[in-house]
Amino acid sequence: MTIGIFDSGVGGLTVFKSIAENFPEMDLFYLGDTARVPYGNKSPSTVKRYSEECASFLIANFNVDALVIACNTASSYAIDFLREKFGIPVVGVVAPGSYQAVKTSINKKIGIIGTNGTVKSRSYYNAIKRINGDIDVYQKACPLFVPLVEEGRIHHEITDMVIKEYVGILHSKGIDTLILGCTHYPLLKKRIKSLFPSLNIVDSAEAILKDIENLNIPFKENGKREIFVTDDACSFEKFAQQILGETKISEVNIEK
Ligand code: DGN
Repeated sequence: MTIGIFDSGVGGLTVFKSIAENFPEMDLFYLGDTARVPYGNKSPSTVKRYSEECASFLIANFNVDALVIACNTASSYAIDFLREKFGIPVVGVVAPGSYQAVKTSINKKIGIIGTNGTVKSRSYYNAIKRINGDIDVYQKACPLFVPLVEEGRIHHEITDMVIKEYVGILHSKGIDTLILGCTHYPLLKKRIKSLFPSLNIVDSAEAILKDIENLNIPFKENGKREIFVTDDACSFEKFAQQILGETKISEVNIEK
């Protein structure tokens, strides 16, 4: 039994890592759409089309039993569409992250950071309000975080300044809980925590694990792991190493 995981690029390897560590026996196939990254500023219809092509690749080549959308932007726009289209279980990051935040917030003021696309979609906002309409929800798009992480500027004063600017806006609203609503932000978690130590930080890459367990897919021993990208595997190997250590990535063409 196998799980296909996809993301707009290699940031979703934070989700892959969390699943691989917690379900060592699962067969995992990962696809990062590096030819068309970022999804964060694309329109909903484009994100749906790209997501469909990623899902088709994983289903056609590995006959996956379930899909995990590691990308927050694609989870925001394409999850219902993919469930309907392919008829297999599809797990995204938005619902698990939202539940975790509602469960752990004490003062019922929650902040969300994500790409422009995720924030515009209001996916986390709506998911939280559906769970508990009394919660105050504040969002902030943080488009500078993805390039800073991809440029390896995690421990850098520029990144600290940007964190203070973005997260400071939400912090001043009195939030006690912050959802990291983008694949790249778990890499900034320690920096955010050190600048805003009182915040309860919800990492969607971890919150998703319960939903995967609930799929009740029988495991094999020694699960296979394969990672594919749609462009320039060599340059992405370096970034992937920040997340997974030594990593082999193969290149594929998925466009119809
Ligand atoms: N994977 C995207 C997300 O989680 O929203 C971030 C990278 C991007 O496409 N901008």
